[in-house]
Amino acid sequence: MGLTLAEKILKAHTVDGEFVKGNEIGIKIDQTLTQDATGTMAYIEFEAMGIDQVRTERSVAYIDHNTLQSGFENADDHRFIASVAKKHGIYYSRPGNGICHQVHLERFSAPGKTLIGSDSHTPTCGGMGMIAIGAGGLDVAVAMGGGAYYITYPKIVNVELTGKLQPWVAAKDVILELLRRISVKGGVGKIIEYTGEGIATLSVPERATITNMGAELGATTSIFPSDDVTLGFLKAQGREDVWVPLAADADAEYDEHIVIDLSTLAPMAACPHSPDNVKSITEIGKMKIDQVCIGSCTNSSLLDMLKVAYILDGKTVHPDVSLAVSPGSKQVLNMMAENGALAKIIGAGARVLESACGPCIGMGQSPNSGGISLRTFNRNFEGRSGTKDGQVYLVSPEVAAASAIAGYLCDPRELGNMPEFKLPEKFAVNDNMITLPASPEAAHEVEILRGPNIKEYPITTPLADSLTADCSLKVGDNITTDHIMPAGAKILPLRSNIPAISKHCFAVCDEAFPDRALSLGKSIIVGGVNYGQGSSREHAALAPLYLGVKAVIVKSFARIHRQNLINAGILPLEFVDASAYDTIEQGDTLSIECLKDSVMNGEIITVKNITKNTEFKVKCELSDRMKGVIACGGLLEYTKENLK
Ligand code: MIC
Ligand code: SF4
Repeated sequence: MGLTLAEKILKAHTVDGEFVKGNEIGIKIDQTLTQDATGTMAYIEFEAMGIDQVRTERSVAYIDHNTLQSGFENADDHRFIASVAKKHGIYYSRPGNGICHQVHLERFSAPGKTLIGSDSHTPTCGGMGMIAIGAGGLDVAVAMGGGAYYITYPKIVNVELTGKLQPWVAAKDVILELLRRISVKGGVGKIIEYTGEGIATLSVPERATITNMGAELGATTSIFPSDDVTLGFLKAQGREDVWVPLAADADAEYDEHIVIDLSTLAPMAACPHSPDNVKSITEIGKMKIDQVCIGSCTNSSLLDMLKVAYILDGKTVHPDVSLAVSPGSKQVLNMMAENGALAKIIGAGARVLESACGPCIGMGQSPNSGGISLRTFNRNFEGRSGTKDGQVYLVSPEVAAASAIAGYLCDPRELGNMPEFKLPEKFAVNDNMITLPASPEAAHEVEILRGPNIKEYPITTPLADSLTADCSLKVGDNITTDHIMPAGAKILPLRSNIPAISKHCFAVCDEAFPDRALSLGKSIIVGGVNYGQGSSREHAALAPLYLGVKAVIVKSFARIHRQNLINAGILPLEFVDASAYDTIEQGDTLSIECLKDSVMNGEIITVKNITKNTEFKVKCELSDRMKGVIACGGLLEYTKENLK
């Protein structure tokens, strides 16, 4: 039996475990990326491991999230990361150079390689035929040290693309269609592999839009083959030397098969407050809008910007609408400046922002109260925009630009004929904003520059023999990491300071939680399905760790967050019978005897609800390696032990 493309790359990189479906396998990581909001912690963890130089083929530290600099904290973090990068062999992409995923795609991605990044949208580089996976900062730190990255050999889903997109229908609509069909839980434990004749009609940035939002399906990653289109993109970036042709074997067998006929798709939007709440623009109707934001790692390529410029050319943004545009990288912005696209966008009255994440992570541009905001981004979780009752719709750049002019949600097909938008034969390549590391010989002279906001990794404790603790919080289904550890302009600057950021833990759900948890000393959180979906931020595990959370009991977990809990030494427990969820109330005292033995032996665990005088069963399915991690009190301790 032949192999799928994902299997070929994974197999070639497997360094630990048997390459069998369902098994945990350790894969060698060729490249890593970090961004600044998760990067400081990742580098603090890397430093704690005591390794001098990174052991990957390429590690890059990007500054793109925390660029608002409303106080000293962001700039201190940038300086810290720059100094760590210089000392330890890491390339440093300076603030202003662009969003990590866009820049990585342009300048570092390579077909057939493995990449992990401390950001959930790392799968963007799947558009380049890479196995690119989002992970917690600690996993990235371990990979930088040459350690394997562990995943459960996932199911491989084949999404076959047939036909060709109609004018004004975009790559964004392809992934919105998939979200509509299989939901934000549909990709958990799976890799999405694209095949079919429709692929050849999609450019690399369009493929990257699709793989980027595979994160919203909960998928481990998404991947496109490496073909002539890939070669063309690499040639235009002056990097054709890294190209290799890659595709699945003709007789590859997939676990699931989905067909999307590109010709039948129409412009769509994900309605508030979930990326899978997808409707067609026609279905939603001509809704009046307040704001439009174009950019983010999903839709900020040159191709996207050329379309936007064409639509805005000679027009004026509707008087009731604020339009913000953030091009994805310095390369994109530079080329727009040179080819006149930027002048068209400015001329129409757009508010041009720097090449960074910006509004996508609530760093400015929060909509007005109850405001309707169309965004080309990937997440529309409640409150993420910075306005609690803001109504965010996720759309393509084509829908966004047409609507900004019209003042209402507009179907871009009303614009009539669409010209052919082509990527240039040569991109303006200038890596002057990427600082190279010091040579290994000069590295010892580099001083690490720490600001007062940069605090240590929280203290962890080994797994206890038994646990009796109160349920400090009970939450519902689809809790996102934006609920657990919100971001935005006020909170993001505290990412290097766990004690300070912990004061905002679960602020969206229950502002009293941090004080309550701290006063309890130790506690347990109870939740519903798909707990921890969204971001890779390990802060959603480190803040609960700091607040004394020992276990999280839920109906099901999202992949990266479950891994982050294990890495932090917090037990991820799942109800055997989901109906037990209804029997627990916040404040109940829960007790588990022989906890350590049951976890180590992989047994079903009985939890006594002392308050209600009832009991229920939970499971904790861990590989032997994960058991070792949990027993030590987390991956940092485990790695230090194993490095001895
Ligand atoms: C996001 O889109 O939520 C972020 C901000 O990029 C996060 C990372 C973070 O929280 O720093 C992600 O997606 O992993
Ligand atoms: Fe940045 Fe938004 Fe992409 Fe996250 S999703 S990396 S915040 S642009």
